[in-house]
Amino acid sequence: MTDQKPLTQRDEWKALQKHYEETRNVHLRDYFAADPRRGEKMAVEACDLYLDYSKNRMSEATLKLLIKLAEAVNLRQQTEDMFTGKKINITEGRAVLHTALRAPGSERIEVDGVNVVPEVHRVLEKMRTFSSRVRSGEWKGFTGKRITNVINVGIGGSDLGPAMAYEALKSYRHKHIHCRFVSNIDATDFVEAVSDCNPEETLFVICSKTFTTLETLTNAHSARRWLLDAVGDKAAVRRHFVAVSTNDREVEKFGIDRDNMFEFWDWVGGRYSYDSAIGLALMIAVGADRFDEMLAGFRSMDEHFRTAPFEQNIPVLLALIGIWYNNFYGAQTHAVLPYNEYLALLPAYLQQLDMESNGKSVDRNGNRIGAYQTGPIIWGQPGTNGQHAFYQLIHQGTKLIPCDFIGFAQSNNPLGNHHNLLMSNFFAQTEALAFGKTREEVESEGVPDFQVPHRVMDGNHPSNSLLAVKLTPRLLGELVALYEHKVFVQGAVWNVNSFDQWGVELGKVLARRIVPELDAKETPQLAHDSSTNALISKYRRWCRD
Ligand code: G6Q
Repeated sequence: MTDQKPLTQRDEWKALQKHYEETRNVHLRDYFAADPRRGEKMAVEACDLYLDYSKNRMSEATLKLLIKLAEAVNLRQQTEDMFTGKKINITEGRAVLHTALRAPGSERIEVDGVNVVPEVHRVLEKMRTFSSRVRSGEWKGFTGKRITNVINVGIGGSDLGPAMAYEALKSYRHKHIHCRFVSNIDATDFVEAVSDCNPEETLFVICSKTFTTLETLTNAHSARRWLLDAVGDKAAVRRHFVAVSTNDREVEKFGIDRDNMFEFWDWVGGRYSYDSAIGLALMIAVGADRFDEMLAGFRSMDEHFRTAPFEQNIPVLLALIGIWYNNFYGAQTHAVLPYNEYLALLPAYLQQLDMESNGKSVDRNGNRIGAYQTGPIIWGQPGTNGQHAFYQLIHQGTKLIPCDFIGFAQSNNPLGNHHNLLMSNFFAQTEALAFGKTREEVESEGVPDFQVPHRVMDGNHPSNSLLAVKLTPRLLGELVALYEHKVFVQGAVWNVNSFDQWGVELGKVLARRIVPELDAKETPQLAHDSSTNALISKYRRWCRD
């Protein structure tokens, strides 16, 4: 329970509402014309990131009002509560301590009177030892062959994080070890992933916090069968399977050695977990040193978030700007547009992080939220591909879509003039979105009259620009921690529990109910609604054809 006053009844909220009415029609052109130094002033550099938030429909006065709102909900205290292990995941009675996963060994963070930091470091050490044995070839498959394929089997939080991070840091990977990620219960995912793998050279990392998730367990059993079909000896399982879980009993039941299990804890949410042992496949791929660099990046953003004044605090700024559009402008979605191919999976990763955390309509007191919006729809894909697909709607559609542009000064793969061309697109897009093209400008280009209205760009489309020197493990850690904390701040203001996911849990139960109806030899008595009954009957007929 929290004693937060209803958000929309707060003076700080009302002040923002009034300010919105007064400023909603100010164009970004006017903001920039009024202050020639706006682009430098509305920018922050911290950790290794430069955030330019000047191309947003707001002034310094707007920011002041937003910060007042953050202060009114006691953001600083809420942050401390998270960092110090208070049980802020109230519906599950759990602490929320992903920040402890990267805490230095000297720190003391207690859950129920027990310091969790030594445990974190013990598991990290175990991961380091194991991953270096796999990388060096000392850890061999059952028939004595080196491991060349590592297949992460997991779903949701046990898949999206490691998959995104592996993709992001691919240029640092061990050149003879390939990682793949199997998540979907659709057999195609597993079959395609192993299609060119030799079972004798393949290691499965089964990632499941609960070790009861239908998709993961089904894929894990298929993987075991696939291995045993090839090598024919159950003793092979312990050389080809390791597990990452909180559930040692189920892991043992599956046949994985306790020694080959890497623990994590119920105070780490799935979607906040890839810097725990859930990142084991990543550590095998990039090595323990790179993984440590990544953790240092997380840590540096944690420190920044915890200590920097709100007006210079990157996660707080991004969160408050998001609230400005979500709650006052009525923007429904938020696009994430990385100008880096290695970050191809970042939008999907952030989609889960944000939408599963803040996709809530009941507040922390158990009251239905009717008066304001909570989490936005997160989407996106890397530039420049998106430019040739959906940017049209951002430029000229009827919807307001705030965007985060993410780019780097140096390429991980310098080649000719590619990088300057890539980044010129980044800069040009943020400029065009903000300032558009006026009727006069279009007319002066001598275009036919009938085309003029179609070629006018209103502009005034907001964006944040995040710029860094290069995509490194450290930078990735900073970036992910930045978004973790952004989501936290928004949840804190909206007074929702960002750390449960009852909708996801429901999905896990519902599917299990229908399985016997699909498996049954005799036509089952169906008692769903008429649509579901008809779909199941049609499926049963067609799958037997
Ligand atoms: C994440 C969610 C969810 C979870 C998956 C997998 O925060 O809880 O995405 O990670 O459902 O769960 P297991 O790790 O327990 O298999």
